[in-house]
Amino acid sequence: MRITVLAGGVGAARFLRGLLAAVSASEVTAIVNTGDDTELHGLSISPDLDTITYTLAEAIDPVRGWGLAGESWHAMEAMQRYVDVRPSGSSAAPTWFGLGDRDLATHFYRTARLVEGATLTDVTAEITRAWGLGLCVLPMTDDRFRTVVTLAESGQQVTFQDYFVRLRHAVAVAGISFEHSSARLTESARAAITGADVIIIAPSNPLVSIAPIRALPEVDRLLAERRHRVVAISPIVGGAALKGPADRMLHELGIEPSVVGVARLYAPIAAVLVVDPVDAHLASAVELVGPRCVVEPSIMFDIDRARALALACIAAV
Ligand code: FO1
Repeated sequence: MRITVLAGGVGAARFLRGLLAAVSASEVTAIVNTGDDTELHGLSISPDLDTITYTLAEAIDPVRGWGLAGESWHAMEAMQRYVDVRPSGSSAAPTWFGLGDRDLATHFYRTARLVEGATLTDVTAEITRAWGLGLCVLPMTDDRFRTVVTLAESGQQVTFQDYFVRLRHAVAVAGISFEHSSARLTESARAAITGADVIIIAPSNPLVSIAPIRALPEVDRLLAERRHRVVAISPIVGGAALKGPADRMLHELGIEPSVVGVARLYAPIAAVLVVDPVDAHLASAVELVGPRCVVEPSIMFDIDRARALALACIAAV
């Protein structure tokens, strides 16, 4: 069986861990959001790709949900020395974004390979191989693509990491847009969509993790053509996000922060929406909007729960 998962960061990584406990890694391809990617210190940073890699390699920091477990921070601490001498307007020494000492090795490697002319797809395959992973992890695009957040109070447009990390996503959002004038879905990601027996939309933020993938030319059409094979998992449970600001973002952008709101977003591309038993009473409202509703515990407390959720997704189509 060929299973393709559209993925963001933490929620997708936990789901993929369960999926890999249920099926062989050679059957699984993840197409990963790169709208969160950024450059700091001249380094190419791909948070969702790394969160998935480190989680599946059992190396992630389990408390933070990003970066490596048992990390040290000497480089970041040493950088503090330069903050005081940095001219105003300079973006050097951005200490607000934590890159641990061992995590820096991944960033040095990715950056050096991209500078050599490798594609992000190539480099990601090399990094996942180095971490001993058997599944195929694909960035959604090899081209530059950036999620941009418009802040409600100032109307200012900031990068996703500025919003998420520097401003701690504690500010209201007025809009989300994507800078991607000529970005295209990679050929391998396209083949993973057109050739999959099951396509699963991970419980990731629909607006800033899944929407960037859908914003690439052709993706929504390819998914709509295969809608009968697409299962989405709601990242909203009981009206709240499993992790991160998805519930607030939906509300701020005028979308109902519930499984029904999620169903509306995914109705054109998904035949099934998986919701947690907490939301079972909304099953008929979900089905009125479009997707068939499957009720299955979707808070992934442990690997067994994640595995059961993965099996339910496969059974649903
Ligand atoms: N998230 C934070 O909240 N603070 C950080 O300093 C931070 C650093 C970081 C470094 C590498 C990486 O791969 C991820 C990192 N994240 C950090 C997480 C990440 O930026 C967000 O969780 C995702 O972009 C949202 O999916």
